[in-house]
Amino acid sequence: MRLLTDVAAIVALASLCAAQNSSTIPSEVPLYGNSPPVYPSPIGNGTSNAAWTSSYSRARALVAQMTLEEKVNITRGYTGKCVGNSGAVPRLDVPPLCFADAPDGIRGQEFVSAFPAGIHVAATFDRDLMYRYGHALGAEYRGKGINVALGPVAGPLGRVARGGRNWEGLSAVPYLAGACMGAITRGIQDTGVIAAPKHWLLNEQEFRRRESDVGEALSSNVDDRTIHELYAFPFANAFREGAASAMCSYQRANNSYGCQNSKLLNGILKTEFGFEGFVVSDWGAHHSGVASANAGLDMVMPDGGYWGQNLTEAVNNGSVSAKRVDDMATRILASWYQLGQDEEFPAVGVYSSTVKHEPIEVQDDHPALIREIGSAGTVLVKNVKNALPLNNPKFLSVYGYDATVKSTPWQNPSRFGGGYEVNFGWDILNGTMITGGGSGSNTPSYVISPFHAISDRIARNRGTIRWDFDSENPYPPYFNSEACLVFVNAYASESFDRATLADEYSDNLIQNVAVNCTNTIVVIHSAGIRTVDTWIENPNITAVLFAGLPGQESGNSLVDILYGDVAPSGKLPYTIAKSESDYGTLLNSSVSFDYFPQDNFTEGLYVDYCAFDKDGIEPRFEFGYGLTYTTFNYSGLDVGQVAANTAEYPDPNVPIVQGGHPQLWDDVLTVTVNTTNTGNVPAAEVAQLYLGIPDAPVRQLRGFHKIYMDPGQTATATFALTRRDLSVWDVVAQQWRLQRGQYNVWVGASSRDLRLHGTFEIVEEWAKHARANRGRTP
Ligand SMILES: *[C@@H]1O[C@H](CO)[C@@H](O)[C@H](O)[C@H]1NC(C)=O
Ligand SMILES: *[C@@H]1O[C@H](CO)[C@@H](O)[C@H](O)[C@H]1NC(C)=O
Ligand SMILES: *[C@@H]1O[C@H](CO)[C@@H](O)[C@H](O)[C@H]1NC(C)=O
Ligand SMILES: *[C@@H]1O[C@H](CO)[C@@H](O)[C@H](O)[C@H]1NC(C)=O
Ligand SMILES: *[C@@H]1O[C@H](CO)[C@@H](O)[C@H](O)[C@H]1NC(C)=O
Ligand SMILES: *[C@@H]1O[C@H](CO)[C@@H](O)[C@H](O)[C@H]1NC(C)=O
Ligand SMILES: *[C@@H]1O[C@H](CO)[C@@H](O)[C@H](O)[C@H]1NC(C)=O
Ligand SMILES: *[C@@H]1O[C@H](CO)[C@@H](O)[C@H](O)[C@H]1NC(C)=O
Ligand SMILES: *[C@@H]1O[C@H](CO)[C@@H](O)[C@H](O)[C@H]1NC(C)=O
Ligand SMILES: *[C@@H]1O[C@H](CO)[C@@H](O)[C@H](O)[C@H]1NC(C)=O
Ligand SMILES: *[C@@H]1O[C@H](CO)[C@@H](O)[C@H](O)[C@H]1NC(C)=O
Ligand SMILES: CC(=O)N[C@H]1CO[C@H](CO)[C@@H](O)[C@@H]1O
Repeated sequence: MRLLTDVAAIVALASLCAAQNSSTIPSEVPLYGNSPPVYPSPIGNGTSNAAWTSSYSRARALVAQMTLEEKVNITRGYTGKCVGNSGAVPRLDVPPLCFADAPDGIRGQEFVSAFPAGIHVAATFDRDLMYRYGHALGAEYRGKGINVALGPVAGPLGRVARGGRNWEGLSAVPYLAGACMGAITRGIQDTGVIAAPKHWLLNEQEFRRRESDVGEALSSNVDDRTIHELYAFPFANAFREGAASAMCSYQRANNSYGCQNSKLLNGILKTEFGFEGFVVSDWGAHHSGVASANAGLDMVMPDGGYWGQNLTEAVNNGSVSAKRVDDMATRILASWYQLGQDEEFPAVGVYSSTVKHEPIEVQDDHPALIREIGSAGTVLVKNVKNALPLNNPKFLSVYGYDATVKSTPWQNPSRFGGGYEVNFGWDILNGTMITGGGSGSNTPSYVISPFHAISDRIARNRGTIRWDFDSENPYPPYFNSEACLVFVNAYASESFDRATLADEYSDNLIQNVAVNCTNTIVVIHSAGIRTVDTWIENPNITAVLFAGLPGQESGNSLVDILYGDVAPSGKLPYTIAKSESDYGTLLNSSVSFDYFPQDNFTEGLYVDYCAFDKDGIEPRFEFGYGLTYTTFNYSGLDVGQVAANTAEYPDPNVPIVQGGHPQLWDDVLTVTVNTTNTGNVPAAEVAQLYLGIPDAPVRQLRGFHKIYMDPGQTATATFALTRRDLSVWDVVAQQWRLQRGQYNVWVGASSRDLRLHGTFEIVEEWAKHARANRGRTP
C-alpha cells in the first residue's frame, strides 16, 4: 500500500477511507508546508528499562488473549463518570481507565485542592517544590481513582504574549519548562498515576486552534531546529522521567493535524524520544481513521471518533495492520502495568455534584504545600522606601475587585476560574483570581482571599482595616492608613487569546488610589504577562507584587510575603515589556482569516528574552527578575572543562531509550559559583546560568539553583550541564551536536543581571592534541 502523505490525510477531511494519494488534493489548496511522512509506526518494545520490559511482556500476554474487537475497544472513549473513560474488556478484567483535568487540581469534584497553576510553579524556580507539587496532585488523582492526569503542560510554551493558555504551561523558556515538566511528571507518577504531558506539539495559541465553519485549524509551520531546541525540548524531560502517556494537539503542523501527524508522532515522539507509552487525542482532535492510526495515535477521546467499528474493518481489509492495533493495545496496557494500576488501584470516586454520594476527601496536608508554593512563586518587582515587608501595621486600606471572593464564582460548579468564553477577569463582579479559565481551571474546596488573610492579621494586632472592592475611583482616602493595597488581575482562559496585556479599568484604579496615597502597594494576580508601564514609575507606588495564580491559599501565601514571614524568592518566568508593541509579531495570535490559516514561526528560536536580546529592546522586567528583602553577592565562578574525549555526537551504537539518546542526559560540565547573603534577613536566591552556545542565541538559560541563606551565609550554587544543554540540533545529521569553539558562561540573578562571566572551549581532538603538544615543555 502506498502511504499517504499527511497533507492528503488532512485535506480528505476526516474520512476513514481518506485519500490514498496526494493527487486528490484540489489544486486550489495552498500548500505552505508539507509534513514529511514517517512510517511505519514504531512498535513499542519496552527496552527502555527493566520495568518497562516487564510491563511490556505482561501487556503482550494480555493482548494475545484479546479479540480484535476487544483490542479496538480499549483504544476508544465512552461516556462515563470521568472526563475521559476508555473502553474495557470485562471478559479479561481489563477496567476502563479514568482520565481527568486539570494540571493544577482535579476539576469539578468536592474535597479536592486548587493548586497553583503551572506558570506559578515555574516562578518558584524550585525543583523540590515542583516535585512535591506533582506528588500532591498525583495523590489526589489516585485518591479519586483517576488513572490518567491530563498534564503537565509545555504546549503552549508561551510563544505568543497574549496566548490564552500560557498560564497552564510553565514558561516560554524551554530549560525552565523542561525542569518543571520532569519534576512534576516524576511527582505524579510516583503516586501510581499516569501523567499525560500535553499538548504535543506546537499548540501555541487559541485563535483558530480548531476547525470550524470558517475553515481548518491553523497550521504551525516550524523549522526542524526550532522544534527540537524550543518546543519539544521540555517534553523530553517528561519522557525522560517516564511519562506513560502524551496528548496530541488540536492544531495542525505543516498542514497535518496534530493527532495524525506522522512526523510528530511516529517520528519525533516514538522514534527519537523512544516513547513507550500511549498517545491519546485531545478531546475531539480526531480527524481521520486510517491516517491517524498509521501516524501513531493510540487512543481516541472522548468517544469512538473515526475508530470503533471502523477500525476493526480497517484491520480486516488491510488499511491498518493488525500489528498497529496490537501495538496500540500493548502500549495502553503496558502503561497501566508500568504504574502498578493493576493492583489495588482505588475505585473511581468521581461524582456529579447533583448526586448524593459518600465524600472522598483527598486534600491531606496539601494546603500547607499550596501556601508554600503560593509565596515561593510570588515575584516582587518594585520595592522602594522600605514599603515591604510591612512593619506590624495597625491600619491598612484594601482596594480593588481582586481582593476578595465575590458573587458566585461557582456559577459553573465545575470550574472556579470560569469557563471558556466567560470573562472572569477584571470585571468587578468576579472577585479574586486564583487560576485561569477553561479545562485547566480547578475547583477549590475553599478560597482564602487576600482580604480574608489580611483581615486576620489586622485583627490579631487589634488594628483597623478599611476597604472598597467596587470603585474604580475609591473615595475618600484614609489619611491614617499606613499603606493602601490595590488588587487587580489579568485573566486568561482556554479557547480565546487575551485582547490586551493590561486593562484600562485596573490601571485607572491603581492610579486613582496612588493620587491620594503615598504608600500604594499593588498586587497583580495574572495569568501571564501583565504590562505595568502606565504607572510603574509613579513614586507613590512603593511596591509591586506579581502574585501569579496561587491557588486556594492565595491570601495566606500573600500575607506571608507582605508581613515578611517569608522573604520573596519568585522570579519572573517571562519577560515583561515596557510596551505591548515590544513583543512585535509575538504579541498577538495569528489573525489570518484564510480557510487554511498559516502561522509561520519565522522568529525561530527567538522568543521571550532571546527576542529582546536579539533586537536590543530594553524590557521593563526581564525573565528571571525578582527582588527580595535582602541582597546577594556573587563570587568565585568556577567553569570546568568538557572532558577531552567527548565526541561531537552521541554514540550511534547506544540504543535510544524513552527520553531520547541516553547520552544526552550525561553531565558533561559542572559550573559552580558562590552566593552570599549580604543583607539582614534570611532569604533564598535563584542563581541562574546562561550559556552562549556558538551559532545559537547569545544567551540561553541552562541552569538554575535556588538556595536559602541566612544573613552573612555563603553557599555554593552548582550547575550540572548535560550534553543536551550544550548541544544544538543538527538538521542534517538529525542528531544533537556539541559545538566546537568557545562557549560563554554567565551567572547572575536574572537574564540581564549577569554578575560573573567565564568561558570554556570544546575543540576538535586533533586541534586539542596539537595544542597540548605545543604547550608541553621538553
Ligand atoms: C477498509 O475499511 C475502512 C473502514 O470501513 C474503509 O473506510 C476503507 O474504505 C476500506 N478500504 C478498503 C481498501 O476497502
Ligand atoms: C495516485 O496518483 C497517481 C499519479 O500520481 C495515479 O496514477 C493514481 O491513479 C492515483 N491513485 C489513486 C487511488 O487516486
Ligand atoms: C508562510 O511561509 C510560506 C512559505 O515560505 C509562504 O509562502 C507564506 O506566504 C507564509 N505565510 C504567511 C501567512 O506568512
Ligand atoms: C515542517 O517543515 C519544516 C520545513 O520543511 C521542517 O523542518 C519540519 O521538520 C516540519 N515539521 C513537521 C512537524 O512536519
Ligand atoms: C467495550 O467497553 C465498554 C465500556 O467499558 C464495555 O461496556 C464493553 O463491554 C466493551 N466491549 C467489549 C467487546 O469488551
Ligand atoms: C525499541 O524501540 C526503539 C524506539 O523505536 C528503537 O530505537 C529500538 O531499536 C527498539 N529496540 C529493539 C530491540 O527492537
Ligand atoms: C466511522 O466512519 C464513519 C464514516 O467516516 C463516521 O461517520 C463514523 O463516525 C465513524 N465512527 C464510528 C465509531 O463508527
Ligand atoms: C483625593 O483626595 C482629595 C481630598 O483630599 C479629593 O478631593 C480627591 O477626590 C481625592 N482623589 C481621589 C482620586 O480619590
Ligand atoms: C502622591 O501623593 C501625594 C499625596 O496625596 C499627591 O499630592 C501626589 O500628587 C501624588 N503623586 C502622584 C504621582 O500621584
Ligand atoms: C493585535 O490584535 C488586535 C485585535 O485583537 C489588533 O487590533 C492589533 O492590531 C494586533 N496587533 C498586532 C501587533 O498584530
Ligand atoms: C566558596 O564558598 C565556600 C564555602 O564558604 C568556600 O569554602 C570556597 O572557598 C568558596 N570558593 C570560592 C571560589 O570562593
Ligand atoms: C460570577 C460572576 O459574577 N461572573 C461575572 C464575571 O464577569 C462577567 C463580565 O465580564 C459577567 O458576565 C459574569 O456574570
